[in-house]
Amino acid sequence: MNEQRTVKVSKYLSKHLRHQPDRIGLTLDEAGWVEIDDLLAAAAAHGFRVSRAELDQAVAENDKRRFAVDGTRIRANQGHTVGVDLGLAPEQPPPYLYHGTVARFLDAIRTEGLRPMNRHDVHLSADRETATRVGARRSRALVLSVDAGAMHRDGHTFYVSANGVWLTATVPPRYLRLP
Ligand code: HQG
Repeated sequence: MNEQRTVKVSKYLSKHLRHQPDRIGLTLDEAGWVEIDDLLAAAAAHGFRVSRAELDQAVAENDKRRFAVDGTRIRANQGHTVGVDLGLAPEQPPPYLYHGTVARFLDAIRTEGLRPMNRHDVHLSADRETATRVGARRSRALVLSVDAGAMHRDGHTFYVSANGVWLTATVPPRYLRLP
């Protein structure tokens, strides 16, 4: 399978495992899992034929380990907009985490802090390089530092997804260091 096809399969999986399972008649369980056979059948019935081998390769080669396979089931590791409970345990964050954004959101972030917008949680990165890549999806990246240690001491809960993305409900402005 060439890289272009792998990316296409990955985007299809993200769309239906995070955002619009009902578009192809799928139902995720409460933790976001779906039977792989059901997913492949639903995809084929809606005009996207993908083999089990292609799915396995797209999962294994995914640059961000976006998906987890558990026996006969698959789910997205994070990034959902549909309601799922990933069942992650709270974790103690490192002292600082990073968030990549862009200049046009700064004024709102300054007054409101970071909000999850369409997703379940605010996504934070353990290193600046990853945060830079997240911001650069939109335009020139701006990286904000988050005083995660102080947030944790003040009672905010943090989770880390299976692919290393730090998640928290909101980041009030006082914990942000803005450019
Ligand atoms: C911004 C990708 C205005 C926030 C990436 C961001 C990541 C505000 C945007 C993952 C705001 C939301 C998530 C406020 C936050 N006012 N704008 N108060 N608070 N924002 O895409 O973090 O490829 O939902 O800065 O790699 O950009 O999908 O979040 O710019 O890990 O696996 O609102 O998505 O991963 O955008 O990206 P998103 P994100 P995947």
